[in-house]
Amino acid sequence: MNAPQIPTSLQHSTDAPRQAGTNKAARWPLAAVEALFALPFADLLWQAQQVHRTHWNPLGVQLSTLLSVKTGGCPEDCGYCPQSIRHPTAVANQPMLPLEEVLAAARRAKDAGAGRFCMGAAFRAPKDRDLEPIAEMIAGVRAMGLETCATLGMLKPGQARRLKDAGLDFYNHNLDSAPDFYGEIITTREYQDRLDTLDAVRAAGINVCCGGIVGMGESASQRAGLVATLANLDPAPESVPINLLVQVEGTPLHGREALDPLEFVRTIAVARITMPHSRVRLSAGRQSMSDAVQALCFLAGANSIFYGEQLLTTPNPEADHDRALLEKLGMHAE
Ligand code: SAM
Ligand code: DTB
Ligand code: SF4
Repeated sequence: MNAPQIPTSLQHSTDAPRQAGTNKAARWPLAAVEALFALPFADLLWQAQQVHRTHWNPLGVQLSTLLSVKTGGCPEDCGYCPQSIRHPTAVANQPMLPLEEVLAAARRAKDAGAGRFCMGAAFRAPKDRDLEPIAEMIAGVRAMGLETCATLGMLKPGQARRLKDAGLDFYNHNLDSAPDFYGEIITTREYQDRLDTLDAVRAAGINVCCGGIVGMGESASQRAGLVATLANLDPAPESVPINLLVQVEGTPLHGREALDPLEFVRTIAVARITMPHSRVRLSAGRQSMSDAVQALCFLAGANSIFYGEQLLTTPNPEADHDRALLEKLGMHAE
């Protein structure tokens, strides 16, 4: 028997209402995304599975390994982030790592089975002179046969082109939250600044990796607002990391009420349905999830993870554990 579908009036359509102030169709009106979140769990997962199996091999998972190449001391005030200079956390500042150290880490990631290597730096926005050592890292990592990704903060169009020339495949820059919750989390840069960086990345011909964080105290409607905003980017991001807040002592968001894991699974499912062609990454927060919750995330359409013992400054499951989990589930790296 087929699952009940969301009402036709709420389904996405090519002639949906126009977004205020733009000439672009709102392909996923907020109400349609909220209606997906409100489906009975089994019906939501059934729809997500159908979309997932139409567009992807449901057994394949893409593996990205992260490395923080410049850590801490960031002037921004992102309420979740242990690397902000404004929050008294245990993170020690670390200037830019030497090239050889980065390439050695990339080599280990490749040998462990990663397909992509993502270099993160705690910048508000890199200066042009910061880009040169990073361009060398990108070229070196790519020469090993790994896909390259970087997350360095806000970029100007010329900087994005410089990174593209160096061989950058993906740039990660998250919207982080719905527009109407954003001001409660970050005050030192605007939502529009993030959209401008995404435009610069897209214009340079780099694949866009853009997602957000849930579990920051947002409402259910604001979770839907985050997914709707991502899905209405035109085109949708190639890669969509869905992070569960990692609560770090010293950050303003430490102590927030934990999100119900089933609500996290729902977020993955709705991202899968609304962005059928995107990789949906089960990102930060896996360390606090059971194998069973992660398995539900894969069923809901997640097809990528961060792989390796460390995210940027916080722990991630052991690679051995992840390999065993994938094997238990009959899944494989792709
Ligand atoms: N500084 C750059 C920037 O903010 O764009 C790049 C690095 S920043 C750490 C990359 C992303 O990591 C953030 O946009 C946020 O989505 C995610 N992140 C940071 N701290 C997190 C936390 N405690 N829990 C979950 N995600 C987090
Ligand atoms: C993303 O969306 N999540 C990653 C990656 N992009 C750069 C970062 C998660 C960071 C979690 C906190 C930390 O380890 O510092
Ligand atoms: Fe800085 Fe990025 Fe952390 Fe914000 S998320 S404080 S910009 S490192």
